[in-house]
Amino acid sequence: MAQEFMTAQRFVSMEENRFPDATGEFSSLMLEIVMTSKMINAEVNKAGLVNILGMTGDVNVQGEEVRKLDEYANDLFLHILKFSGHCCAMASEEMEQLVESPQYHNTGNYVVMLDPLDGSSNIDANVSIGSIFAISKRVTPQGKPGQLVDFLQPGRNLVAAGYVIYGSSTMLVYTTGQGVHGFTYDPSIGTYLLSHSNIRVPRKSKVYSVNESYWNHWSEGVRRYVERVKGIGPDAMDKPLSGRYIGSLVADFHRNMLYGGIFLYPGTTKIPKGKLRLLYEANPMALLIENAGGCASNGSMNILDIQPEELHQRTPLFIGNKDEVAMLEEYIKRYDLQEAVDS
Ligand code: P6P
Repeated sequence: MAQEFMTAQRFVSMEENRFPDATGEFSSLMLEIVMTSKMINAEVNKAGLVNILGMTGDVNVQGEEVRKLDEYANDLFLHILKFSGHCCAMASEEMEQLVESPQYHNTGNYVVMLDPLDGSSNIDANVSIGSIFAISKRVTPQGKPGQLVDFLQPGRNLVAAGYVIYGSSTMLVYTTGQGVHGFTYDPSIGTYLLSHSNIRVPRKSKVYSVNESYWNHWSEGVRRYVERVKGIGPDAMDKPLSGRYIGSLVADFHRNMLYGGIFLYPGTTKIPKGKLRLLYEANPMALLIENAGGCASNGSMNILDIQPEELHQRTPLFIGNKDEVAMLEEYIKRYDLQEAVDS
Protein backbone atom coordinates (compact mmCIF):
# COMPACT_ATOMS: atom_id res chain seq x y z
CA MET A 1 0.00 0.00 0.00
CA ALA A 2 1.72 3.16 -1.30
CA GLN A 3 0.72 5.58 1.47
CA GLU A 4 -0.43 4.78 4.99
CA PHE A 5 -4.17 4.03 4.83
CA MET A 6 -5.25 6.98 6.93
CA THR A 7 -8.98 7.61 7.05
CA ALA A 8 -10.50 10.91 8.21
CA GLN A 9 -12.07 9.02 11.12
CA ARG A 10 -8.72 7.62 12.26
CA PHE A 11 -7.02 11.00 11.74
CA VAL A 12 -9.60 12.83 13.86
CA SER A 13 -9.20 10.37 16.72
CA MET A 14 -5.38 10.46 16.42
CA GLU A 15 -5.54 14.24 16.69
CA GLU A 16 -7.67 13.86 19.81
CA ASN A 17 -4.94 11.75 21.43
CA ARG A 18 -2.63 14.75 21.18
CA PHE A 19 -4.79 16.58 23.73
CA PRO A 20 -4.65 14.77 27.09
CA ASP A 21 -7.70 16.57 28.47
CA ALA A 22 -9.79 15.96 25.35
CA THR A 23 -13.22 14.51 26.16
CA GLY A 24 -13.83 13.25 22.62
CA GLU A 25 -16.73 15.70 22.15
CA PHE A 26 -14.96 17.69 19.44
CA SER A 27 -13.99 14.49 17.59
CA SER A 28 -17.60 13.31 17.63
CA LEU A 29 -18.76 16.70 16.32
CA MET A 30 -16.20 16.61 13.51
CA LEU A 31 -17.34 13.12 12.51
CA GLU A 32 -20.97 14.28 12.40
CA ILE A 33 -19.88 16.95 9.88
CA VAL A 34 -17.94 14.34 7.91
CA MET A 35 -20.99 12.06 7.78
CA THR A 36 -23.27 14.91 6.68
CA SER A 37 -20.90 15.80 3.85
CA LYS A 38 -21.06 12.23 2.54
CA MET A 39 -24.85 12.44 2.36
CA ILE A 40 -24.70 15.83 0.60
CA ASN A 41 -22.08 14.46 -1.78
CA ALA A 42 -24.43 11.66 -2.81
CA GLU A 43 -27.15 14.20 -3.68
CA VAL A 44 -24.79 16.66 -5.40
CA ASN A 45 -23.46 13.85 -7.59
CA LYS A 46 -26.89 12.88 -8.82
CA ALA A 47 -28.33 16.40 -8.89
CA GLY A 48 -28.55 16.47 -12.68
CA LEU A 49 -30.18 13.05 -12.77
CA VAL A 50 -33.07 13.25 -10.36
CA ASN A 51 -33.88 16.83 -11.22
CA ILE A 52 -33.91 17.90 -7.59
CA LEU A 53 -32.79 21.29 -8.90
CA GLY A 54 -35.03 24.05 -9.93
CA MET A 55 -36.28 26.88 -7.85
CA THR A 56 -38.29 26.22 -4.74
CA GLY A 57 -39.84 29.62 -5.28
CA ASP A 58 -38.51 30.64 -1.85
CA VAL A 59 -35.77 33.16 -1.20
CA ASN A 60 -33.11 32.95 1.53
CA VAL A 61 -32.03 35.70 3.93
CA GLN A 62 -29.69 36.96 1.24
CA GLY A 63 -32.62 37.54 -1.09
CA GLU A 64 -31.35 34.84 -3.45
CA GLU A 65 -33.59 32.13 -4.86
CA VAL A 66 -33.12 28.96 -2.86
CA ARG A 67 -32.34 25.87 -4.91
CA LYS A 68 -33.54 22.60 -3.54
CA LEU A 69 -29.97 21.33 -3.04
CA ASP A 70 -29.24 24.37 -0.87
CA GLU A 71 -32.26 23.60 1.23
CA TYR A 72 -31.40 19.93 1.46
CA ALA A 73 -27.83 20.62 2.58
CA ASN A 74 -28.98 23.21 5.11
CA ASP A 75 -31.73 21.04 6.57
CA LEU A 76 -29.40 18.04 6.79
CA PHE A 77 -26.57 19.87 8.56
CA LEU A 78 -28.95 21.49 11.03
CA HIS A 79 -30.82 18.25 11.77
CA ILE A 80 -27.68 16.19 12.33
CA LEU A 81 -25.87 18.85 14.38
CA LYS A 82 -28.95 19.77 16.39
CA PHE A 83 -29.30 16.22 17.70
CA SER A 84 -25.56 15.47 17.95
CA GLY A 85 -25.47 16.51 21.60
CA HIS A 86 -22.23 18.43 20.96
CA CYS A 87 -23.57 21.60 19.40
CA CYS A 88 -25.63 24.03 21.49
CA ALA A 89 -26.58 26.17 18.46
CA MET A 90 -25.85 26.66 14.77
CA ALA A 91 -25.68 29.62 12.38
CA SER A 92 -26.28 29.09 8.67
CA GLU A 93 -26.23 31.32 5.61
CA GLU A 94 -29.69 29.96 4.87
CA MET A 95 -31.17 30.90 8.28
CA GLU A 96 -31.80 34.49 9.35
CA GLN A 97 -31.60 33.64 13.07
CA LEU A 98 -29.32 31.24 14.92
CA VAL A 99 -30.75 27.74 15.39
CA GLU A 100 -30.78 26.42 18.98
CA SER A 101 -30.42 22.75 19.81
CA PRO A 102 -33.46 21.32 21.58
CA GLN A 103 -33.57 21.84 25.35
CA TYR A 104 -32.41 18.33 26.18
CA HIS A 105 -29.56 18.61 23.68
CA ASN A 106 -28.17 22.03 24.40
CA THR A 107 -25.47 20.72 26.68
CA GLY A 108 -23.13 20.84 23.68
CA ASN A 109 -19.90 22.74 24.23
CA TYR A 110 -19.62 24.03 20.65
CA VAL A 111 -21.31 26.26 18.10
CA VAL A 112 -21.06 25.64 14.36
CA MET A 113 -21.25 28.29 11.61
CA LEU A 114 -22.14 27.01 8.16
CA ASP A 115 -22.42 27.86 4.54
CA PRO A 116 -24.14 24.56 3.76
CA LEU A 117 -23.71 24.72 -0.01
CA ASP A 118 -21.65 27.67 -1.20
CA GLY A 119 -21.59 28.52 -4.89
CA SER A 120 -24.86 26.72 -5.46
CA SER A 121 -25.79 29.03 -8.37
CA ASN A 122 -23.14 27.03 -10.26
CA ILE A 123 -24.81 23.67 -9.71
CA ASP A 124 -26.55 23.61 -13.09
CA ALA A 125 -23.23 24.16 -14.86
CA ASN A 126 -21.61 21.27 -12.97
CA VAL A 127 -19.06 23.66 -11.44
CA SER A 128 -17.45 22.65 -8.13
CA ILE A 129 -19.37 23.84 -5.08
CA GLY A 130 -18.72 23.39 -1.40
CA SER A 131 -19.84 23.23 2.22
CA ILE A 132 -17.94 25.54 4.58
CA PHE A 133 -17.87 25.14 8.37
CA ALA A 134 -16.34 26.89 11.37
CA ILE A 135 -16.44 25.64 14.98
CA SER A 136 -16.05 27.68 18.17
CA LYS A 137 -16.36 26.75 21.82
CA ARG A 138 -19.41 28.31 23.45
CA VAL A 139 -18.69 31.21 25.86
CA THR A 140 -22.07 30.93 27.65
CA PRO A 141 -22.60 28.38 30.45
CA GLN A 142 -23.45 24.81 29.50
CA GLY A 143 -26.95 23.51 29.96
CA LYS A 144 -28.71 26.44 28.29
CA PRO A 145 -29.31 27.02 24.56
CA GLY A 146 -26.49 28.70 22.65
CA GLN A 147 -26.76 32.48 22.29
CA LEU A 148 -25.68 35.11 19.77
CA VAL A 149 -22.64 35.99 21.88
CA ASP A 150 -21.36 32.44 21.34
CA PHE A 151 -21.11 33.23 17.61
CA LEU A 152 -19.81 36.80 17.80
CA GLN A 153 -16.23 35.74 18.58
CA PRO A 154 -13.22 36.78 16.50
CA GLY A 155 -12.03 34.12 14.04
CA ARG A 156 -8.89 33.76 16.13
CA ASN A 157 -11.06 31.91 18.68
CA LEU A 158 -12.12 29.20 16.22
CA VAL A 159 -11.19 25.68 17.30
CA ALA A 160 -11.60 24.30 13.76
CA ALA A 161 -12.54 25.32 10.22
CA GLY A 162 -12.82 23.54 6.93
CA TYR A 163 -14.71 22.88 3.75
CA VAL A 164 -15.85 20.01 1.57
CA ILE A 165 -15.40 20.64 -2.16
CA TYR A 166 -17.78 18.64 -4.37
CA GLY A 167 -15.78 18.63 -7.58
CA SER A 168 -14.08 16.20 -9.96
CA SER A 169 -13.41 14.41 -6.71
CA THR A 170 -14.89 15.27 -3.34
CA MET A 171 -12.41 16.47 -0.73
CA LEU A 172 -12.60 17.38 2.93
CA VAL A 173 -10.01 20.02 3.91
CA TYR A 174 -9.82 21.19 7.52
CA THR A 175 -7.60 22.53 10.28
CA THR A 176 -7.70 22.54 14.07
CA GLY A 177 -4.70 24.86 14.19
CA GLN A 178 -2.25 21.98 13.68
CA GLY A 179 -1.76 22.42 9.92
CA VAL A 180 -4.21 21.92 7.06
CA HIS A 181 -5.02 18.40 5.91
CA GLY A 182 -6.92 17.19 2.83
CA PHE A 183 -8.88 13.96 2.51
CA THR A 184 -10.17 12.60 -0.79
CA TYR A 185 -13.47 10.71 -0.74
CA ASP A 186 -13.54 7.15 -2.04
CA PRO A 187 -17.24 6.49 -2.72
CA SER A 188 -16.58 2.78 -3.26
CA ILE A 189 -15.82 2.41 0.46
CA GLY A 190 -17.67 5.53 1.67
CA THR A 191 -14.51 6.86 3.31
CA TYR A 192 -12.31 9.95 3.16
CA LEU A 193 -8.63 9.02 2.81
CA LEU A 194 -5.75 11.34 3.71
CA SER A 195 -4.38 12.57 0.38
CA HIS A 196 -2.88 16.00 1.18
CA SER A 197 -1.07 16.00 4.52
CA ASN A 198 -0.04 19.40 5.92
CA ILE A 199 -0.91 21.57 2.93
CA ARG A 200 1.34 24.64 2.56
CA VAL A 201 0.63 27.55 0.23
CA PRO A 202 3.46 27.84 -2.35
CA ARG A 203 5.58 30.88 -1.50
CA LYS A 204 4.94 32.61 -4.86
CA SER A 205 1.52 33.40 -6.29
CA LYS A 206 0.69 32.09 -9.74
CA VAL A 207 -2.94 33.18 -9.86
CA TYR A 208 -5.17 36.11 -9.04
CA SER A 209 -8.92 35.52 -8.63
CA VAL A 210 -11.40 38.38 -8.76
CA ASN A 211 -14.64 39.21 -10.55
CA GLU A 212 -13.39 42.04 -12.77
CA SER A 213 -16.90 43.05 -13.81
CA TYR A 214 -16.93 45.20 -10.66
CA TRP A 215 -13.81 47.12 -11.85
CA ASN A 216 -15.55 50.48 -12.02
CA HIS A 217 -16.88 50.08 -8.47
CA TRP A 218 -13.57 49.25 -6.77
CA SER A 219 -11.37 51.66 -4.83
CA GLU A 220 -8.30 53.16 -6.48
CA GLY A 221 -6.00 50.99 -4.39
CA VAL A 222 -7.67 47.73 -5.45
CA ARG A 223 -7.69 48.78 -9.11
CA ARG A 224 -3.98 49.66 -9.04
CA TYR A 225 -3.12 46.37 -7.34
CA VAL A 226 -5.07 44.36 -9.93
CA GLU A 227 -3.39 46.32 -12.74
CA ARG A 228 -0.05 45.41 -11.19
CA VAL A 229 -0.71 41.66 -11.15
CA LYS A 230 -2.14 41.87 -14.69
CA GLY A 231 1.11 43.45 -15.87
CA ILE A 232 -0.45 46.85 -16.65
CA GLY A 233 0.67 50.36 -15.67
CA PRO A 234 3.70 51.77 -13.84
CA ASP A 235 3.83 49.02 -11.18
CA ALA A 236 3.35 46.13 -13.61
CA MET A 237 4.77 42.80 -12.40
CA ASP A 238 7.57 41.44 -14.61
CA LYS A 239 5.74 38.13 -14.76
CA PRO A 240 2.00 38.84 -14.45
CA LEU A 241 -0.21 36.37 -12.62
CA SER A 242 -2.77 34.23 -14.43
CA GLY A 243 -6.38 35.28 -13.99
CA ARG A 244 -8.65 32.49 -12.81
CA TYR A 245 -12.17 33.02 -11.41
CA ILE A 246 -14.72 30.26 -10.96
CA GLY A 247 -17.24 32.22 -8.93
CA SER A 248 -17.38 29.48 -6.30
CA LEU A 249 -15.38 30.52 -3.22
CA VAL A 250 -14.43 26.99 -2.19
CA ALA A 251 -13.18 26.15 -5.70
CA ASP A 252 -11.22 29.40 -6.15
CA PHE A 253 -9.77 29.14 -2.65
CA HIS A 254 -8.82 25.45 -2.97
CA ARG A 255 -6.96 26.03 -6.25
CA ASN A 256 -5.15 29.10 -4.90
CA MET A 257 -4.11 27.30 -1.71
CA LEU A 258 -2.60 24.41 -3.70
CA TYR A 259 -1.07 26.39 -6.58
CA GLY A 260 -0.34 29.73 -4.87
CA GLY A 261 -2.57 32.69 -5.54
CA ILE A 262 -4.57 35.58 -4.20
CA PHE A 263 -8.37 35.80 -4.09
CA LEU A 264 -10.06 39.16 -3.86
CA TYR A 265 -13.65 40.01 -3.09
CA PRO A 266 -13.37 43.77 -2.48
CA GLY A 267 -16.02 46.13 -1.24
CA THR A 268 -17.57 48.29 -3.93
CA THR A 269 -19.31 51.64 -4.05
CA LYS A 270 -22.60 49.70 -3.97
CA ILE A 271 -21.66 47.16 -1.26
CA PRO A 272 -18.80 48.70 0.74
CA LYS A 273 -18.34 45.55 2.82
CA GLY A 274 -18.38 43.28 -0.25
CA LYS A 275 -20.53 40.18 -0.65
CA LEU A 276 -18.85 37.49 1.46
CA ARG A 277 -19.88 36.74 5.02
CA LEU A 278 -17.43 36.95 7.92
CA LEU A 279 -18.59 34.13 10.19
CA TYR A 280 -19.03 31.25 7.73
CA GLU A 281 -16.99 32.25 4.66
CA ALA A 282 -14.12 34.66 5.44
CA ASN A 283 -13.22 33.40 8.94
CA PRO A 284 -12.97 29.68 8.10
CA MET A 285 -10.95 30.41 4.96
CA ALA A 286 -8.73 32.79 6.94
CA LEU A 287 -7.98 30.12 9.59
CA LEU A 288 -7.19 27.61 6.85
CA ILE A 289 -4.89 29.89 4.87
CA GLU A 290 -3.06 31.04 8.00
CA ASN A 291 -2.43 27.39 8.95
CA ALA A 292 -1.15 26.80 5.42
CA GLY A 293 1.33 29.69 5.62
CA GLY A 294 -0.73 32.44 3.98
CA CYS A 295 -2.95 35.19 5.37
CA ALA A 296 -6.30 36.94 4.99
CA SER A 297 -7.18 40.62 5.29
CA ASN A 298 -10.17 42.91 4.93
CA GLY A 299 -7.81 45.44 3.39
CA SER A 300 -6.58 46.95 6.61
CA MET A 301 -6.61 44.20 9.26
CA ASN A 302 -6.34 40.45 9.62
CA ILE A 303 -9.74 38.84 9.09
CA LEU A 304 -9.26 36.69 12.20
CA ASP A 305 -8.95 39.77 14.42
CA ILE A 306 -12.29 41.30 13.37
CA GLN A 307 -14.76 41.47 16.26
CA PRO A 308 -18.07 40.32 14.68
CA GLU A 309 -21.19 42.37 15.47
CA GLU A 310 -23.84 40.55 13.44
CA LEU A 311 -24.49 36.96 12.41
CA HIS A 312 -24.53 37.64 8.65
CA GLN A 313 -22.05 40.51 8.64
CA ARG A 314 -20.15 40.96 5.37
CA THR A 315 -16.48 41.74 4.91
CA PRO A 316 -14.15 42.49 2.04
CA LEU A 317 -11.80 39.50 1.65
CA PHE A 318 -8.23 39.44 0.33
CA ILE A 319 -6.71 36.01 0.95
CA GLY A 320 -3.68 34.03 -0.23
CA ASN A 321 0.07 34.39 -0.26
CA LYS A 322 1.41 36.63 2.48
CA ASP A 323 3.48 38.82 0.11
CA GLU A 324 0.55 39.55 -2.19
CA VAL A 325 -1.89 40.30 0.63
CA ALA A 326 0.67 42.64 2.22
CA MET A 327 1.19 44.35 -1.14
CA LEU A 328 -2.56 44.83 -1.56
CA GLU A 329 -2.85 46.32 1.94
CA GLU A 330 -0.01 48.69 0.99
CA TYR A 331 -1.87 49.83 -2.16
CA ILE A 332 -5.05 50.40 -0.17
CA LYS A 333 -3.12 52.36 2.43
CA ARG A 334 -1.33 54.42 -0.22
CA TYR A 335 -4.26 55.21 -2.52
CA ASP A 336 -7.50 54.78 -0.58
CA LEU A 337 -6.73 56.03 2.89
CA GLN A 338 -4.83 59.00 1.35
CA GLU A 339 -7.86 59.63 -0.90
CA ALA A 340 -10.10 59.54 2.15
CA VAL A 341 -7.81 62.05 3.92
CA ASP A 342 -7.73 64.35 0.84
CA SER A 343 -11.48 64.17 0.25
P1 P6P B 1 -19.85 37.04 -7.75
C1 P6P B 1 -21.19 32.26 -4.58
O1 P6P B 1 -22.47 32.86 -4.77
C2 P6P B 1 -20.40 33.19 -3.69
O2 P6P B 1 -21.02 33.35 -2.45
C3 P6P B 1 -18.98 32.65 -3.51
O3 P6P B 1 -18.92 31.27 -3.54
C4 P6P B 1 -18.23 33.28 -4.68
O4 P6P B 1 -16.86 33.49 -4.39
C5 P6P B 1 -18.96 34.62 -4.86
O5 P6P B 1 -20.27 34.45 -4.33
C6 P6P B 1 -19.08 34.99 -6.32
O6 P6P B 1 -19.72 36.25 -6.35
O7 P6P B 1 -20.37 38.42 -7.36
O8 P6P B 1 -18.47 37.11 -8.36
O9 P6P B 1 -20.79 36.24 -8.60
